[in-house]
Amino acid sequence: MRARLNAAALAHLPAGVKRPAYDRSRVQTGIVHIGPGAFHRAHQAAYIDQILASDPRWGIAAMALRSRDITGALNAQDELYTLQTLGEGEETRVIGSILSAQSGARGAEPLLDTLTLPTVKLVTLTITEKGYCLASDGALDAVHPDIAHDLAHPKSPKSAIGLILEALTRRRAQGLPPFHVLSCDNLSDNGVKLAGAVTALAAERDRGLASWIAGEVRFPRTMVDAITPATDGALKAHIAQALGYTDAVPVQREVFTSWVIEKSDIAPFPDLEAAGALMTDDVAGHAFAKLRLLNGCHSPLAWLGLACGYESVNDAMADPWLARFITRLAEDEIAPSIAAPDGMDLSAYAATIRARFANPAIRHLLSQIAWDSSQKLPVRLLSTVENNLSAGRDITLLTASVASWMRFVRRMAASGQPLTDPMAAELAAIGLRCNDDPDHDVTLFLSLDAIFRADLATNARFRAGLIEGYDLVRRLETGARPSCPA
Ligand code: CS2
Repeated sequence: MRARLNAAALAHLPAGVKRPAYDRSRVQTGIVHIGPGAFHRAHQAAYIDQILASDPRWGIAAMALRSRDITGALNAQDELYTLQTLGEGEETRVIGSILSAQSGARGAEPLLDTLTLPTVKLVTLTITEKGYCLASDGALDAVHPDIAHDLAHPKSPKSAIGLILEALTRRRAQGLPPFHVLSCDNLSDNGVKLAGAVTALAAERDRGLASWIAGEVRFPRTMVDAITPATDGALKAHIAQALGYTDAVPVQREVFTSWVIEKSDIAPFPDLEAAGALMTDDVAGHAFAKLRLLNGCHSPLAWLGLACGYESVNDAMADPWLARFITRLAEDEIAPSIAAPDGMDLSAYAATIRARFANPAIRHLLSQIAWDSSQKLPVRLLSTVENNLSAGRDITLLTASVASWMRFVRRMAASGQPLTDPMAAELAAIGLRCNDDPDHDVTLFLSLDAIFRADLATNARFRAGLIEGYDLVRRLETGARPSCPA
């Protein structure tokens, strides 16, 4: 039985395994990260790991709002873990930038103690779309159960929004400067939406607090990008073999990675450009293009690939029908809705995304991408549908994509498989009421006003496209390959 990875193991790792190039005992906590899942550990924490040798102010205190799984596993490894990059130029690297890992499972006080440390200057988040507790219009959902709780119990918050607000409230009361906040999630205008949510909750408590936050706290927008398959047994076995130690929470991602951050007056701020990040005034353009061209194709590929019986992204991309659908969706219906940032060649960018999807070194499960689809659908596809409807552009493949999600829900319900989705119960109920008649089933799904705003749900072109698409996907499920509607 191999020993567990920990600080003492660093000196004994095989020469080919990279390790922290700095003395961790000299690093101070400068960043609190909320949501230490695989994407954070594969992306932001890896960028920070590259700058700590030159600037030890930016160590990370990781915190999970409720789960103990990841934080407990990190605690047992002195918060060390392994990042395996996959593909040309791959490497095995032990990451040391996370200095502590706390769970809020027993309450928020320990988290708030960390968030009010004077050395903490930044809070970053990867809490997935659902973690922002937003309504379909992008504003804070005041009736969300966690928000309702935090309004009633502001000193013991359950949501990330409430935790950030209570921490800022305490820092203000203690005369400490605020921290600044970076959303690192796939939301368009993520920083703007996060700022709106925090200040909206603050205004319910104290308008002076809301004004202070609006004036003193920065919420730069960011774009994050790195395809990060979930950790599986094969990775754990590979890492154990490579290190000679077991790592309970290794992560894997493609070699490609990108972090685009909106320039601001935040000082001090980590020199992330030294680690390859891009600081720009036009992060919104980059984020918008990525959300629509990468994520806006990823989700349809997942739902259509699963309909065709595939398990992984690269297998689905090897299917000529699916590859053509995704190519035409990007080129003909999504790219025309995007103003290219910084002179970006959108067609070339879309082609690199498809090459990344096809990467044979990455086994990215379609079922993982299908998680939380009810939260992804509006930001990844419905906003593009609305833009194209307003502009009189084609929505054939966009509506077929949305219909493929409906068929995914129907199949999961009919086969009794649980959905990983905040709306799982509602969706399962609708899936069971479906009878596979396109008109009947589309009507059921369009009744979900948490997903489809009224003006879209009643749009005749949108509805007609959904009905056609629903029938198309049903034929794909039988193994047929009807002519691609593009
Ligand atoms: C994926 C994203 O799981 C998903 O929803 O579409 O995690 C995607 O891999 C990343 O945004 C790529 O940067």
